[in-house]
Amino acid sequence: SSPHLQTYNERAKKHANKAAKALLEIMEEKQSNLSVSVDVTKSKDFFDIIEAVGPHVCLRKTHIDVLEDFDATVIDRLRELSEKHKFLIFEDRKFADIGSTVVLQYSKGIYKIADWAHITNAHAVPGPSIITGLASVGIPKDRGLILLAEMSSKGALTTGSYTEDAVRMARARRDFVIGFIAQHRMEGIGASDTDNIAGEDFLVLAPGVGLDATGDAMGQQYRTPEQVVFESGCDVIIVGRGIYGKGENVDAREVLKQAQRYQAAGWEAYKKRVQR
Ligand code: 6AU
Repeated sequence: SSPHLQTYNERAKKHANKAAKALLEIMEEKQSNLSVSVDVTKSKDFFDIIEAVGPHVCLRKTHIDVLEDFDATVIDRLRELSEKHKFLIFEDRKFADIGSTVVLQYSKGIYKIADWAHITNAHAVPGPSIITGLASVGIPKDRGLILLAEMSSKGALTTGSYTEDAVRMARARRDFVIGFIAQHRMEGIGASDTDNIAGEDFLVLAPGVGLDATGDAMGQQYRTPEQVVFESGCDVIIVGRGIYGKGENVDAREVLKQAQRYQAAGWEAYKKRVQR
């Protein structure tokens, strides 16, 4: 049956990529398909949020370059919390350059993303060479890559043949590309009769999830966990401002309350999906 009708545990057993396998196992164990997106600029707020949501998320997503007081201790602490609370780390870097450049951006510079992020993401726009470049760094470290197949913002160009081509690129590198940022399931999309798509299982991580708002003032569009997980078959809900609001002077109790609310909504939608 289609992967989205199988349990996360059943799918974990079939995934060869270690990051994908670990994520699916954590989701089942913690009963959480919630990824919190911690897009804040001060490390105090950053860690206050992570401490509060840690037990309730399977994955924690960063834009590490928006932290104003970043230093190497941030990574050490992030790693400790990832082990303590059992969540994976996703750096939302959205690589978009030629192979040789993304090798440097992924492994060098201040952030050395490949050293600590189990999962990162990339745009398909440069073509397959971006995967070749990132895989040369990521595969030896058991990392996983997510391609952006569909964006959540109004007027996004990631539609139609672009999305199909992104899926074809992923299909050619299933050892490293574990899934997509998208709003729907992607198995079989753009496949020809000769493509072997049996057993294809791409994780679908859906951003643009909110229970209280339908969008923001800058083109973000929100759908509910029920729409994203139950109706569209996505696997992970990515929630940022829905959990921590403005992200300044964070109120840990309120953050915890919202994280539990999104965790429950996401898990309920998943249970409903695999039971039918
Ligand atoms: O819940 P929000 O709107 O506060 O945050 C959504 C997060 C942001 C975006 O950079 C990211 O999700 N995102 C992505 C990702 C994850 O790649 C793609 C996309 O199409 N839309 C989107 O919002 O950190």
